[in-house]
Amino acid sequence: MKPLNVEICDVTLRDGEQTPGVSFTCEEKQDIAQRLSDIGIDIIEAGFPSVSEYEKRSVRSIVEMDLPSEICCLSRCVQSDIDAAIDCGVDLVSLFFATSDLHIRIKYKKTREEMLDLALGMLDYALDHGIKVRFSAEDASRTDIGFLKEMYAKGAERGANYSSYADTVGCMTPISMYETVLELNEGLKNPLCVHCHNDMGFASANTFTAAQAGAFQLHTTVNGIGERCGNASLEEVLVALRMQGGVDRYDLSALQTLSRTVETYSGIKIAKTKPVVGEHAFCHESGIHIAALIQDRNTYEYYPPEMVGSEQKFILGKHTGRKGLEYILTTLGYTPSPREVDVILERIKSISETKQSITQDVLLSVIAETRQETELKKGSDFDKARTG
Ligand code: HCA
Repeated sequence: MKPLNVEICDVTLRDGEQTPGVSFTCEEKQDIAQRLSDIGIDIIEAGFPSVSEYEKRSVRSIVEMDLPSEICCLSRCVQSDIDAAIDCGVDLVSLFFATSDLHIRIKYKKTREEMLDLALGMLDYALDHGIKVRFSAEDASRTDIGFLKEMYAKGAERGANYSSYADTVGCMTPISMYETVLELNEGLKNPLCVHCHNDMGFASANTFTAAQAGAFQLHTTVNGIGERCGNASLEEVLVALRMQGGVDRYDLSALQTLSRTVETYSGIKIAKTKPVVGEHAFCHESGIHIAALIQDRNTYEYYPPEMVGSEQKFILGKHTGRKGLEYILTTLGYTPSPREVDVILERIKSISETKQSITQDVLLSVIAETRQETELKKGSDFDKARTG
């Protein structure tokens, strides 16, 4: 498979921090930046310097870490924002401005032409100060595509390093994203970036589909945190790139620890069923599944847990089968007879049907109970113990 030609700009430290209630300390930002860089993330969006002096210091401190990743920050089309970015010493500034008629009317009270003139003027200002610029259309997905193309073309002509497409309200689907990226890329003179929100649950899918259609820079956040329903998840996009996009240059084995770190610092709990990093991502309970997994892990694991720094777990419950239980008992050091397996299995099923989870402690007490009965009825058939 020819690898997709992409780079990742992770925006956890900026859009991720726009998650309601989330605020990272400078040290937390540095720790996350170091971990992102260790994974091989190409660009780290470190913050929005004009928000506060503390934010500005945090962005500057990440620049001073001198990581192999490029450092980016956000800026409105306002000269003082660009000055703050320059002051922080970032490599790249994301110069954003809303392009949909709705946003232009409600937020700026200007015409399209006035807005475009303002954006191009600020683009020139930033470029004249020797900083790379991502010319970023906010609410691009609800913008007249002709106007968007004109804007990107004018930006590229003036020297913008990237054109960026934000699905700010998450209204795109994989098919509309694919078609839009094909259209925008036609004749575009600089690389296209995509920034997807998750309001319909498509952020990661839209991001990956955009890459398949030719988008170059993909925006992500760790655990998919971000405004409202969040952004495309770094871990989901990286796994899709590895498994379906032929991209193998990122070190995915650090994803679990990165995810837990961001969970702790942000206070945003990850759902158990979250792909790649959720507690259940590699847990199996069904007896049918476990019996097959014991023979060949590919049966029910699309990619190995070790690839993303995780491990396989078998969980006991009402769907447990004999083979799975036997396997778990053996790994715990027991050599159960077939009848002992039956008794333990029956007990586990009836416990789990009362909605109690079968933790390791519960299992050990069931085993102990079963063995005690065996010993009590020493010399007798285990079947008798079972039927009592
Ligand atoms: C916002 C801006 C943005 C896009 C930023 C960018 C969005 O916070 O509204 O393209 O670099 O979602 O539109 O994050």
